Amino acid sequence: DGSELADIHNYIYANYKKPNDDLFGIAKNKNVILISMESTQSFVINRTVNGQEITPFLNEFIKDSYYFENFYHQTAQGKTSDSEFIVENSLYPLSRGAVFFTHSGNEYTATPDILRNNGYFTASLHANNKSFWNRDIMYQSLGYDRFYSLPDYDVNEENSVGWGMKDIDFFEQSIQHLKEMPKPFYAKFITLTNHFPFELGEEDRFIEPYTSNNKTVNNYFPTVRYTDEALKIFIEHLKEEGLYDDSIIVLYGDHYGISENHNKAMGEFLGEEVTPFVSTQLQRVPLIIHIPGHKGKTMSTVSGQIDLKPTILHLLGINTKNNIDFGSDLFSEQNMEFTVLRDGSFITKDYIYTRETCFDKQTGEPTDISACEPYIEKAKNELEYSDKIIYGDLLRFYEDEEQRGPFFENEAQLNTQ
Ligand code: GP9
Ligand code: MN
Repeated sequence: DGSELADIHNYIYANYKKPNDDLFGIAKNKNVILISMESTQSFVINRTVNGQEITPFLNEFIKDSYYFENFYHQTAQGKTSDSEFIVENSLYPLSRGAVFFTHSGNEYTATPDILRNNGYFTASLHANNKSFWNRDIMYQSLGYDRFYSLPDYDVNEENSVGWGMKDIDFFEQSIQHLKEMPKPFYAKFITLTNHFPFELGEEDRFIEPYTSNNKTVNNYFPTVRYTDEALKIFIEHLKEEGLYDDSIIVLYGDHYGISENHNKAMGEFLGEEVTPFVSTQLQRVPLIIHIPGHKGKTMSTVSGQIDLKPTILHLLGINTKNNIDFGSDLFSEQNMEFTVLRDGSFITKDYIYTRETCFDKQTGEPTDISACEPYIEKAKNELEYSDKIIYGDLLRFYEDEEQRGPFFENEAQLNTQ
């Protein structure tokens, strides 16, 4: 039954963070352009390889945007699909398998669904087979009006590499789809070229590979650089089409590209040994939020993919007080800077807990476990609550308060505050 949901709901309510007054609704009725950057980790930002910038475009773009430098991916085996799941539901993925496959028939209250109810046209764009990661089925549960997939693109040998269509061609052809969409739209773009094993033809190389004895690490840099170029071209097109000033643009890395199998070469590149502490810090992926007319700034807030749903909805002026969201608005002044990874590791302002060790962020060295203790239970609880929702399909018992009236005691209370 739904009684389990009441406990979870109380927990969520107690942790609710109210929106930032200056930013709530600042992008009301604007289009939302969400870009999932394949395997893009934060360590490439503002860094060079062989003396050349790896992400020259992003390095410029973050100067006009809110850039979150301590934003972590929270994915597990479901990789890209997990990131989509987390970002749009503010729930954790499962520790095994991909929720896109195992629980695609559940009831969800995802961002596209909410925005559709607020007059938005919702679309996902990705030049791959529609059934990959079971997207075609899951997208119906998430509230997508349209999935532009392989048949919506002209894909040939020339414009393909590795996993499929090259990002530059993908964005160029996607502009046409964007132009035809009813406004306002919520459009999610999923890039592909920077996918393991990072294949790229000479003619598409804007920088040379790194030079270690690890081919994966070496080849990662030219493909990251290629996607950076694709993003630059896409933004130029958005400007030409007059879409740039009417849209908020949210870019995020979906998950790591370089796994722990490559710690040695990564250590060489970074100039420091990849300890469990460094490895956890390498789980940071870029989050860039561009709001037209805003200067933005670099934010050090500890944050994760789970925070994107309430953050985006608040910018659009949509209340999330009644949602079952495990994340919280990154612009909220009450944000508590606590991010849980799917393996139970967590990050706070001062500490990192991973592999049963508590690390001091300032030194990167292990410290007394008591410093992390207050959060260990909380991290475990969050993951368990989220799992319960998914395994029990509990959101089917949950209706919006506007339809049913206040039901939980503290809800009525909170609404009068
Ligand atoms: C496939 C793309 C890559 O459509 O999203 O998936 P990944 O292997 O990164 O999960
Ligand atoms: Mn991916």
